[in-house]
Amino acid sequence: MSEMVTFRTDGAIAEAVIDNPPVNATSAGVRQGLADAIERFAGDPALKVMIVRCEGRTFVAGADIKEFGKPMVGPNLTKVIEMLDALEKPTVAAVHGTTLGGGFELALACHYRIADPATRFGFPEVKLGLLPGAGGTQRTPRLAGLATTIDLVTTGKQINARKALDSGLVDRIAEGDLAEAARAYAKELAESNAPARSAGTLPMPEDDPALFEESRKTIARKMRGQPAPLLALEAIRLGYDMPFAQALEREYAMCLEAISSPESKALRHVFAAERQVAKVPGLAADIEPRKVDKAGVIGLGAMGRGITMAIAGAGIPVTAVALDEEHLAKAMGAIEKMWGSSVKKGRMSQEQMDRQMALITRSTNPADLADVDLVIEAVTEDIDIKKVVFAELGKVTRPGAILASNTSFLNIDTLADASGRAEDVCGMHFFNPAHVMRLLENVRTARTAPDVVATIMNFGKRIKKLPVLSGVCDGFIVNRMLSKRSREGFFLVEEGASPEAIDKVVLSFGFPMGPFALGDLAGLDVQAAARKSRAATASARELRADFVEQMVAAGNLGQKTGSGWYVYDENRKASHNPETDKMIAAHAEKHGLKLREIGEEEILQRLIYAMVNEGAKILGEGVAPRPHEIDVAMINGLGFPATTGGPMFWADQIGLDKVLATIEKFRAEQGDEYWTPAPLLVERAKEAKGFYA
Ligand code: 3H9
Repeated sequence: MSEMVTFRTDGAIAEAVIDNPPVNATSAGVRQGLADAIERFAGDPALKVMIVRCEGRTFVAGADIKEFGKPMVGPNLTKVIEMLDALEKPTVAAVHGTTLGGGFELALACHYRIADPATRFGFPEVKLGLLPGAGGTQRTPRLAGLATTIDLVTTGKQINARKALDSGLVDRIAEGDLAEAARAYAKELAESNAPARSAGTLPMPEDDPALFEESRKTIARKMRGQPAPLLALEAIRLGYDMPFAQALEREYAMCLEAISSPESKALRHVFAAERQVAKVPGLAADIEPRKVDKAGVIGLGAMGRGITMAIAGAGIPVTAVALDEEHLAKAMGAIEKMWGSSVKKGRMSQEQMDRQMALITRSTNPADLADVDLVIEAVTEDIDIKKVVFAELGKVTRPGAILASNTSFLNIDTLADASGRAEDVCGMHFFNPAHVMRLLENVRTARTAPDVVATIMNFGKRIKKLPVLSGVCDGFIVNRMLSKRSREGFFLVEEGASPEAIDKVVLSFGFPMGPFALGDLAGLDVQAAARKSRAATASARELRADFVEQMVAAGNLGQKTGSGWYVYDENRKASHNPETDKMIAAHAEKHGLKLREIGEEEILQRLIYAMVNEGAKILGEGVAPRPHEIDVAMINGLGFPATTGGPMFWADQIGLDKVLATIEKFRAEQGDEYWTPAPLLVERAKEAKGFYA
């Protein structure tokens, strides 16, 4: 018997207990151990019912992702599941934690299911560019009907134990200890001579072509550029076209095909990278984070409010300090309105909202931050104002309290100097809206204490963010790379590409939005202010491409005024803006620019390679410790399509020699100033390596 599965018996009841930390994935040892257990159970006439359950924090959370793409060792999961399903004596899955993917499929192949009340069920395969490959698309509809199956299989959404019970996916919810309850259930089944009960013998629910059609449309709209959800939907249909056993074979073949797709490879890379960034290189594993029992936020504009909501939303008390009573009332009113709307939509209970509101201590006096363990500063993005705030924070907070700035591009070292407590100072850069966006760029200066780094990484996770560590530089990872795309976008417009053509290319690549539509959404005034703050270091060509300033001067600030690069109707639906054409033509005439046709490939390469090259600089300078940080930050902060794996992974797939050759071509056409290749890119391309290798 494999060490990962223990086989025990007690009278007529057998138990196969899986123990494969951390998440009981069906690694080779688990599959072999289960196969052995099934044979022993089948071969012993004294045994009447077998329980399959797991030690540790969860039932099987899926197939072992780390084994994908490697040669199969021992029986594959579908084979083990087939053996379970075919048993002539009943089996009971006793599930808890996150019963996901292959784990959910394993449970569905057992004949009866009992769940701990806190269990979550789901098929996250689509998030890895896959579809369930061990019967999920065939057993689920037979047990739970089409609508639930389509929702589970195509979105990766999870359901709770109650919903699983109501939909027929589990038979019972355990009261008290799960293992005890499972044993009692198994005894009941044994005593009543309950039959083996394969979901495969049930009929498919009545076909509903309209529902399939509707789902195809929803997938095309909401999961643009992702092949897996559509494949998963088509796999459900197999149940109507062929017998159960054949449908299982076909489903598995589709899953294997998906595993070898570039999208799945990229999404699996993202899964691993998102976990890798939590482990900061060079930080001793035993370093103790400082305790954070109470936090503070100073500055309650849109960002400060979002940060306050994220902290209180995670159950952590937070003192929220505004400039004066008027700002405080406005901020608290806005927070109440946002949470109130979640309550109205049924996404949050009134009790939860009340609890969260009660965690916020309101103040207009920075001295009230004397008892907090961590302060996040989110005042106006002005270095002089922030310096004053940091000097005050250095005095009013207790020694050892962490002082973090939410600045997007100001120098945190300057703030560290102002505080007089440089080792306690760091950046915590949230993305707008801060209570929603997952990415958190944590910034360490050369003087930030290691335990401060450990604390902000840990705190980020506690407030349900995805913290990524960056060093100090202008714009950190995301905004620094984005600024290169924006610059190239303006240059492309000056050269003759229309904002709509550029947006279309970016959208087809897989971004949720093109750069010009994004500018209109964020507000052209905001973009103009950012350009102004960087004017001192901008080139003459960058300053000349002053489209944003022209629109702002004409009172067109984007969506909020109904006009920007696009015009907007009352429902904020965008359409072509003839004024934009006029502005571009007049601009060309004024500066004697010749407009030319620019192909989609050039548009894409200019925009994305500009970011890749900057990413290589960020990596080469050590601002990002690894390429993982860059990919994770760009996917979660800017919407860089996850199916590409992020800019650095994507460039590796193309081949850095090819990327470099194109950058050299742009350099010859556009000049050294914008296209000098990053030294790291040149070095890796020469060595025929990638950023990751
Ligand atoms: C599948 O099942 C295909 C089948 O349909 C068909 C087959 C034929 N494998 O996330 P965490 C590791 S596809 C290997 O930080 P949490 C993870 O890398 C699979 N390792 O914890 C990390 O290790 P490390 C469908 C896995 O508590 C550690 O566990 N299943 C796997 O925040 C802790 O992870 C999924 O897609 C795995 N399947 O969340 C489930 N899962 O520390 C994916 C996790 O060395 N997993 N690890 O970096 C999850 O969603 C979350 O990990 C989970 C726990 C909710 C389970």
